Amino acid sequence: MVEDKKLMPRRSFDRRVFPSIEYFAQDGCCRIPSLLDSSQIHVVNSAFDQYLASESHADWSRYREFAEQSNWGARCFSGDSRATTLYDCIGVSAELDATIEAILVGPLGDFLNRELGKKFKIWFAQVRNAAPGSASLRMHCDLPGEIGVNILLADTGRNASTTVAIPGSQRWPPVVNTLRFLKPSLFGWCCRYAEGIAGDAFVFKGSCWHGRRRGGSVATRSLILSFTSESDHPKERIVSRKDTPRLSERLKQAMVTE
Ligand SMILES: O=C(O)CCC(=O)C(=O)O
Ligand SMILES: [Fe+2]
Repeated sequence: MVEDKKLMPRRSFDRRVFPSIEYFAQDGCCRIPSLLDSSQIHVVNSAFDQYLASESHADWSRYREFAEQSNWGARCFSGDSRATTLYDCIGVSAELDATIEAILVGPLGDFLNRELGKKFKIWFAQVRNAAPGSASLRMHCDLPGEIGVNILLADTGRNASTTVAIPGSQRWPPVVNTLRFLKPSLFGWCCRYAEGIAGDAFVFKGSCWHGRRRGGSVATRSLILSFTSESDHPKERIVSRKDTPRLSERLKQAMVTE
């Protein structure tokens, strides 16, 4: 079959990304199906399982201290019925790093180049496991220029604990501090859900109101990455070349901020 070139997206964009990113500007969120394949999903799950089995976990009460510190370094938080989350997962295993690098040079990378510029930065990289019944995360906004990506590591339905976002809410006033009554369950009727099969991704603007549903009857797992442009990267979290000696040049370029 001869395809009409005029109808084809720009060459650098993977066809899987279209037409979802067309809606991103309008809705502030979109899906990208099949971003990871099954072997890549296995790599991320194994790296997380190995970390959980071999390293200690911190209580969520220590999270603020971690978020305010300037050094990049793996740390897992659990307890308090919240999702078990491994922050700063880049550097935990060479295979996991290679998978994240593949994401940066694949269709999502093309998308981020377009949205944030070629020197886009990784702001957070986390793997999270939400156990059945785990607590919800209230609706909130992230940094104004941030783009969050939830990559499903297990098949996820809309009744499970998953990210939700209100399309168009990036044009509303930001939710500066998370308000107690802004439960995701109240907004279910107007939300988009990060749902799909393992490997699918859900992309959302930091300015789009979003949260995470309470856990259902099955656990959910995601790799959650967030990105900013070089100029929007908050300077309080400095990553230097010496903090990332084992990383590839491509990952260093996305991480190093000085
Ligand atoms: O865990 C999620 O689904 C969303 C996480 C999130 O929005 C955040 O950490 O700011
Ligand atoms: Fe968020």
